[in-house]
Amino acid sequence: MTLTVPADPGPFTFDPATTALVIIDMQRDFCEPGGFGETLGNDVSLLRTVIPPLQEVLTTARRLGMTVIHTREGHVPDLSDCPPAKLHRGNPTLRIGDPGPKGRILVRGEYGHDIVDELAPLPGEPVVDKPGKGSFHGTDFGALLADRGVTSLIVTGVTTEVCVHTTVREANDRGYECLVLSDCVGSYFPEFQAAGLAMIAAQGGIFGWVAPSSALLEALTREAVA
Ligand code: TIU
Repeated sequence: MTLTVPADPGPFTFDPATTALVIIDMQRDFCEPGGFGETLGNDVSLLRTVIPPLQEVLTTARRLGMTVIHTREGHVPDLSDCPPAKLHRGNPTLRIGDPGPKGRILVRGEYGHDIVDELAPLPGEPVVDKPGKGSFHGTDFGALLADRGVTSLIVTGVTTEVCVHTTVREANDRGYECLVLSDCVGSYFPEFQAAGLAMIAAQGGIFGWVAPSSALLEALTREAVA
């Protein structure tokens, strides 16, 4: 069955049976004080606006039995999967692997590395641990999608211009059709949020489609009622 969502630059059509809701890096490390995002000098409160609309999308996707996949950016405790170029980049208050108030910064298994309570994965929902910004690099994300016959992605999470963009670009090059939900992706920089979304839909949808979550929910709700 094909559903249609009014989107930029034009209607996004998809079959919920072959579509995954992808929730990128909604981790305490990015969304709460004392984590990686704050060590980089960011106001993490800006990302929390994403949580309520994303909760609604997640609830609806689960109710309809859609594939839901979560990702987390982070590194193994000995940091062997963290390139020196990433580890030594910039001038953060704490570096990746340093002890912080929510555990070691961006290290797997630490409290800060995990997903915020409001969007906690359910048992059975895959959680992809990724060392980079993109979800395909160094992970089994592509295999998970292929195993489930997924061809379209509804992309949400943080941050718009970093991990969301990198994932959408990776996915687009691999042939996936991506709908990015404008109110379910967040940035520390309002100007990057606007430009990041515009870049996806520009040039006839060079990387994908953009729509507010209300447009997706309307299409899915019509589906649930039908
Ligand atoms: N710094 C920033 O905007 N983002 C990241 O480092 N990672 C993700 O976007 N997940």
